[in-house]
Amino acid sequence: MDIDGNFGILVFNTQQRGGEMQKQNLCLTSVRLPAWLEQEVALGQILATEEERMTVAINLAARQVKEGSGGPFGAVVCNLDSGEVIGIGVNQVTASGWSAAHAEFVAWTMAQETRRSYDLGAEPVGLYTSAQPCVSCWGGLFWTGIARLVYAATKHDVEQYAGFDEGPVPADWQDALVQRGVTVQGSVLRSEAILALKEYRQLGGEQYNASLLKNS
Ligand code: AZG
Ligand code: ZN
Repeated sequence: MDIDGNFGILVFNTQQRGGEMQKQNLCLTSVRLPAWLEQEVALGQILATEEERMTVAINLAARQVKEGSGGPFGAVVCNLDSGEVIGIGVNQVTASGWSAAHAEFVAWTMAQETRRSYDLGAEPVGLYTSAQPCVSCWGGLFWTGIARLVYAATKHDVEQYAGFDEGPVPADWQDALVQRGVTVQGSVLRSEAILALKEYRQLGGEQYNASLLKNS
């Protein structure tokens, strides 16, 4: 089949290289994070303590609410020894049109790009997130090589205070991670994270649950 003839997108998707027009392969649209993000945290920054890392994750969530730039969730991925920030995430589901663009997913995908590897297990890496991972982020976490998870608000908090559906996370979700060598600590600075969740709802923030969930 002559794809050039049939798919206009491939014909337009060209770029100039060495004086010749070259066809590019199809690619996914990347997520463009909000401009204010760099006022909160930078890649390469050192966050020495777990409290500092969680404070940044929660500040990202609170800033999201203030700026109206997405769901009330923030996350950072750090090297556990040095405290170097290697990934930063805020929820970008509505802005990007990508249902997986949760803060955690964005943060570890950035870390994987930073380290040019799907496997972050080559170094000790931790995920600090303003809220317990939803069912998709919990599931995705197993394939990242992340060795430690620290979260603030619980699934119950997210559902009760911000009105999201976090999915069918099993009761033994933490054990499943621990069995695979991931350490887990929850409810770190929980009340601070809850403030952002409550404010999101007060301001009428969108609950972008999938339409299937809305109908059930
Ligand atoms: C979410 N839960 C978490 N933890 N993070 C996000 O980005 C979310 N979006 N919807 N539920
Ligand atoms: Zn998620």
